[in-house]
Amino acid sequence: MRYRGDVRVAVPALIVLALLAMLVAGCPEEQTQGEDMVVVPPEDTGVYNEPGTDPGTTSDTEREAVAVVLVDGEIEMPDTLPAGPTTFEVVNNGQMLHNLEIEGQGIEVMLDRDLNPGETGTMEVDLQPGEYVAYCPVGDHRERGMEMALTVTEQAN
Ligand SMILES: [Cu+2]
Repeated sequence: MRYRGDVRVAVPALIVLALLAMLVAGCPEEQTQGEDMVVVPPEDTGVYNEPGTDPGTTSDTEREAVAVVLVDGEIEMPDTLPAGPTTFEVVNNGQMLHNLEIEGQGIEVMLDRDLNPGETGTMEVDLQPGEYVAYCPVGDHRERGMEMALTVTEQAN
């Protein structure tokens, strides 16, 4: 009688333990899947950044930047430049009002306004190969030496 009684009690207890074990085992599996999904996004972010960086770098290198320093009686800038879209970054380091005009090959451009001493301005020019002249159009500054020849050469590539 004692054995039968023990078995009848033991079977339901085993079933309950088995159900508890399945429930407990089920929870860790869900948590593990959640952790796996969290690990994926950082990898995607790393890959996503690379394509975004390349276009910006390419567009920056296509446009040449040329520094131009204007002083009283002289223009300081390279006398030879490669053809292509060019940004002239001009600074007036003189004591008088100055501007920069570039003329040649059907192109004639100058800064939107004259630069006071210490001021800076930028001017974008799509340079074609050939001979140009750069000068200051203010007053008689061109005759006083603020003029120089500029040669634009074919791009290497
Ligand atoms: Cu000038």
